[in-house]
Amino acid sequence: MYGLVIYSIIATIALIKYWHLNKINNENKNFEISWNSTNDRMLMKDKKTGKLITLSEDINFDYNFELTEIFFNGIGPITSYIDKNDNGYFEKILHYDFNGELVGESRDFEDNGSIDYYYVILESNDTLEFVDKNKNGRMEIYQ
Ligand SMILES: [Ca+2]
Ligand SMILES: [Ca+2]
Ligand SMILES: [Ca+2]
Repeated sequence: MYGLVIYSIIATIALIKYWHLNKINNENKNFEISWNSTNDRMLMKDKKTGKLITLSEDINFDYNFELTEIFFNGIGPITSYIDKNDNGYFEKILHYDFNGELVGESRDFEDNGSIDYYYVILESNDTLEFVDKNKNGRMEIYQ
């Protein structure tokens, strides 16, 4: 019985997602959106090139993505936006180069929508670190 309820919830979600998809794909001139077979991953592709632009994960089916990955020309992810606790704010954003190496990270320590710290790894392999100590939305060099 319990399993049946779960099944019907998932089937309903799948139907809504399918309907939603058709609507978006008909109206959107640039992007083509699709869900995977388990309905927990949404792919957005460039309509002209067919290349992947974003991959988004919604593991608990609440339409809030815990992970969104951005791709460049089908390469990537080059950026990963992470909202593990599903509160709508990204507590962590990761940046990668085109070879998949981590080259930067942004952190929102209070998980309140404002970035408090980030670093970038330069071509020279030097790391630049920034912090918003007084929480006014402007960074200073971390030392
Ligand atoms: Ca979710
Ligand atoms: Ca969050
Ligand atoms: Ca913050």
